[in-house]
Amino acid sequence: MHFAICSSHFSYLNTPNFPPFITLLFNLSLFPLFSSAFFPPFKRKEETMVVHSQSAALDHCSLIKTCKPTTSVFKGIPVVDLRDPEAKNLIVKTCEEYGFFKLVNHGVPMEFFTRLEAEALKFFNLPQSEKDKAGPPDPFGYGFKKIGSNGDVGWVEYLLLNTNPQITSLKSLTVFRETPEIFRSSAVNDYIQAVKRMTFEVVELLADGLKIEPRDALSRLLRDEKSDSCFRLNHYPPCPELQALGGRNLIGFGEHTDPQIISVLRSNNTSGLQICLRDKTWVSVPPDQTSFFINVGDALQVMTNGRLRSVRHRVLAESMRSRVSMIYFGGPPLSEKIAPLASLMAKAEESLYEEFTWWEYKTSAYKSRLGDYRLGLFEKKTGGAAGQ
Ligand SMILES: O=C(O)CCC(=O)C(=O)O
Repeated sequence: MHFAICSSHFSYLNTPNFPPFITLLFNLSLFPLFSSAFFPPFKRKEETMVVHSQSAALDHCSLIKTCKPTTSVFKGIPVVDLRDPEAKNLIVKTCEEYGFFKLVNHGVPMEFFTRLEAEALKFFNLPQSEKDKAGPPDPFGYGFKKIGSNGDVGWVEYLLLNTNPQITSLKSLTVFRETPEIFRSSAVNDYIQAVKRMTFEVVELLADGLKIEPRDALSRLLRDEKSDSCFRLNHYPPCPELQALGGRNLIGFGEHTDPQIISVLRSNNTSGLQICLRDKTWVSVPPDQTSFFINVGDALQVMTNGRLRSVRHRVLAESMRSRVSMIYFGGPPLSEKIAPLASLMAKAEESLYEEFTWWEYKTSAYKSRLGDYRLGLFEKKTGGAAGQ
């Protein structure tokens, strides 16, 4: 497959000292773990049609799944204003109902987003051979079409980064010694730091709304210096060949839930994101580059004993416009036990899940396909667990 590639090169390479971002950037490969970056499917019949080169034009998308066209736009998208005195209750309500909401008035300057988007596009517009030097993802690094190592593919290229600058991957350093400086460190750092601060506030409000005590029971996991959080930049190039699919949609990023506690997504103004409602219908989320979209992750579902539900979502490719998205996945430290929070449990309420650590969950998820219902393996057999 070959994505449309522009010829921009980095002019600011060859810096003798690695900028901090480079260290931040591929540092990651010491942990054979991942994020929602990890992967793969649920045998959803409606999505099992695979593009087998119906025409030469479609060779680019061969083996990528398609799905039936979905025309419904999510009109009632829940919106939370972070400065609204009622925000804590709204967050709880929408996370119970959808596991998803749009966040406005969040205080993160637009400039952070536009700078990072520009840096990301500089990278994604490099020749393929240059980008490949930053891959294959292990799971961190540059990935192209392949999502994870279990056979999932999508119309996407991405950079998966660890957010912990303490962890340095030799491979990453090597990669970047041989290639131009790709990002200005400040663009990534400023964005991640600002998004993290905002996320801490969101989960503390959520804790207030749920009457979780102490109120930092969730945020401390994300603030922890060993927090296993990561950051992903996705690029979905336009796919003009889509017309040849006879009205079907091409999958950019296959359906999945995010395994972490919470994910915070921002994209440019190109559509593509869809979420699955409780009645199993897929709805398109209108893009809004000024806002964040927040997803409940699997770990938060467990910590609330199924009261909040992780949201199944996916991205469809667009024929004319490229989509750029950036997602912060807030996860706990690897050794953290993931179990319902005591202050949330009613008297005699039992956990719906077996006890496990974040490491165990990731290890298990790593072996799964993107769309698998990964929590299924950890549900107690008796007790009518939350299920999907
Ligand atoms: O690119 C998007 O908008 C969402 C991607 C996503 O779900 C992911 O990277 O886990």
